[in-house]
Amino acid sequence: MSLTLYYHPLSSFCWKALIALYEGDVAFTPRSVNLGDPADRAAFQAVWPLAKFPVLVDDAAGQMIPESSLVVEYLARTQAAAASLLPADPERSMAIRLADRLIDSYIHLPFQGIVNERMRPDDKHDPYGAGQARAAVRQGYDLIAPRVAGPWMMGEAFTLADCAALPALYYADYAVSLDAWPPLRAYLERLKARPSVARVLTEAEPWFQYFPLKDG
Ligand SMILES: N[C@@H](CCC(=O)N[C@@H](CS)C(=O)NCC(=O)O)C(=O)O
Repeated sequence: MSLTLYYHPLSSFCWKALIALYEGDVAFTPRSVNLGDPADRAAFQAVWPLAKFPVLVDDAAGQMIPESSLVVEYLARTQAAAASLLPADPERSMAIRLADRLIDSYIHLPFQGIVNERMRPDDKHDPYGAGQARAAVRQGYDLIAPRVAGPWMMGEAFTLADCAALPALYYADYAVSLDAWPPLRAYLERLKARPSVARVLTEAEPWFQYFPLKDG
């Protein structure tokens, strides 16, 4: 099999890539990486020195693609069944990429900041920084909520923007509840019912005990 995905089932950014792979029913070899194991980390670093997943390797094409958005873009370009995730039309493509960037930058990354703060040693906590990150997530919700154009982020078609939205909203909801943003809550519920997403969530379930915010 030509495609290999370096990933971890609990990793939020990996979910973006997995949803795209499952949407297109793309055949690939899942290569789960244990970053806590020095040998496995070193093996992954040999592929991508930053050791951040997801990373897609296409052996047949001699390509190594890091960054979740680019993984989805590569799939949309090379796999006919995934093409609708990022159509070739330049204006449509730019609108979808913009949504993807806004979700990652203003919800997903501030949420990661909250998790990172929680994982600091007891004497290294930064309540001020954590408060700022929560405020940033709230601002991100305000930004994204009015942009949900239909059943999916861009309207009737399920795209890269939805692959990005699910992990961001699913995880950020643990840190900053979506209850005050009913359209986003409803959108998240629609996403969760999508078969590709349901599969990702089921596969992550055994690992969820390791998610630091699972108890609030
Ligand atoms: N911008 C990257 C972010 C990737 C990322 O932060 N991945 C996390 C998991 S969700 C990771 O690899 N964390 C391990 C680490 O930072 O050591 C993308 O979109 O793929």
